[in-house]
Amino acid sequence: MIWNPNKECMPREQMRELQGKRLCKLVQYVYHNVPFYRHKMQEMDLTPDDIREIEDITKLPFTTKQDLRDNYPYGLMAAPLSEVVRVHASSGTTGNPTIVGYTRRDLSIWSEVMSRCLSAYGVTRDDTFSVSYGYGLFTGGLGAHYGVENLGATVIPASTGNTEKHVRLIRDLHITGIACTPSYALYLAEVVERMGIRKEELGLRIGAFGAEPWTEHMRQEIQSRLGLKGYNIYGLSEIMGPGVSYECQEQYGSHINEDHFYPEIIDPVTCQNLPYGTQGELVFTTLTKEGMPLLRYRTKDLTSLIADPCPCGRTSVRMMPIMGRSDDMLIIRGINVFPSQVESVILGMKEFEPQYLLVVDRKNNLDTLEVQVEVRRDFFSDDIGSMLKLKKTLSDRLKSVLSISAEVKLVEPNSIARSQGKSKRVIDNRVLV
Ligand code: ADP
Ligand code: K
Ligand code: ZN
Repeated sequence: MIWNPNKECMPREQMRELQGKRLCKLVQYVYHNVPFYRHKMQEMDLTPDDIREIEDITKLPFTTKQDLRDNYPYGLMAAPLSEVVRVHASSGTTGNPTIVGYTRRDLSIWSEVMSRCLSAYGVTRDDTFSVSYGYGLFTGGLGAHYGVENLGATVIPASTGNTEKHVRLIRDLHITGIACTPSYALYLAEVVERMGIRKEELGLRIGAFGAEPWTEHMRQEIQSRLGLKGYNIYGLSEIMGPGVSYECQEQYGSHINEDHFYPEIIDPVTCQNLPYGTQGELVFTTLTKEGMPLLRYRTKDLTSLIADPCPCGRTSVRMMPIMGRSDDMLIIRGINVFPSQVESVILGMKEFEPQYLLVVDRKNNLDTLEVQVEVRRDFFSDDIGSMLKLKKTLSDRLKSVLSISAEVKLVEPNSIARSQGKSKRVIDNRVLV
C-alpha cells in the first residue's frame, strides 16, 4: 500500500533536512541557469549562499502565472533544450496556456510520485486501470499513464470521448480503476445508466479523481452511482502535473509529495506565510525539477495544510480539499461566493442532479446571481405548485449558505452541457459590460 515508505514515512526532522539540502542545490541551479531568477535575487540582494536550510525559503522571490506568460515559451527553462524530452501546456482554464518542459529525470520522478498516489488508493499490479484524462498537451493523460505503467498495473489509455465504447471496455476488459475528472465520472455514470448496464456488471473499485475542485457530496454521488471508492488526486502542470498530492485510505486531506514539492500557505494579499491550519493561497517550490524548476510558485488555489501525523503511517504534510481558486471566487454585491458552496447545497438535496450552472450578471448596476439546476426525473413534474415549493426551498438554503439571494432556475434533466474534462460551472457576464 505504501509505494516508497522511505520517503513517504520519513521522520519529520530528516525530511526537513532533505528539503533544505535540495533547496540549496536548487537555488544554485536556477541562479546559474535562469536569468529571470538571477535578476530577481540580485534585486533582492540575495546570493545562493544566503540559502542554507529549508527555513530560508521565505527569503526567496515568488513566481506567478504572469511570470510564466511574460517568459513564454521557454524563458524559465533551466535545462538546455537538448536535455528536454517532453513539453506540456496547462489547460488554460483561466487564460493563455503556459508551457512546461521535462527532462528524462523529471519524467521518472513524475512516474514515481504517481505510483505513490495509486498505491495509496489500493491499486496493485493486478489492476487494469483506465486513464480517462485527456491525452495531449494537458498533463492529466500522459502523467497518469506512466504512473500506472510504472506501478505495474495494466493501463488502458482510454482518454475522453466515445464514452459508450469506453463503458463496454470497462465491462469486457474487467477494468477495476479509472482516473478522470469528477465531472467525467458523473457523465460516465449517466452513460452507464442510459445503456441499461447495472454498476454491478462493471467491476470498478477505485477512482482517482482530480484536475478540478470537487466536494464531499460529489464524492458520495459518484461512489454510489459507479460502485467504486473515489480518491482525490491533485496537481498542476507548472509544478509537474497530477501526482503532487494524493489521498490515503483515511481520506482526510491529501498527502503532499514533499520531498519533491515544498508547500507553503500565504496570505494572498500580504504574501506573508500563514501557520498550519489557516486557509490561504497554496505555494509550491519544485525541489528536484531540472527542466523548468519554479521557486515559490503561487498556485492561486485556496486551502490549508495539516502537519499532524496521519494514522496511515505517512508523515508528509497534507493539504485540505481546494475550496476554489482565488480567481474562481466570485464577488457578488461585495460578498465572496465560491461555486463549491453552491455545489454543496445542491448535492445535499435529493431532488437535484449534480448538474448546475452559475450565471452572474449586472442589471441596473446591481450584481445578480442565477443558479440553474437540473431536477431529477423522478421529481420533475408539471405541477407548478410543487416546482415552486422546490425552488423556494433551494433559494432559502442558498441564501443561508451564501448570505446573498440567488435567482433559482429549475431546468429539465439533461439540459445543462456535460463536460468530459474540467467542467465550466460559472458564466460571468459582468466582464463584458
Ligand atoms: P489550468 O490552470 O490551465 O487549469 P492545469 O491543468 O495545470 O492548468 O490545472 C491545475 C489546476 O487544477 C490546479 O491549480 C487546481 O486549481 C486544479 N486542480 C487540480 N487538481 C485538483 C483537485 N484534486 N482538486 C481541486 N482542484 C484541482
Ligand atoms: K530534446
Ligand atoms: Zn494518510
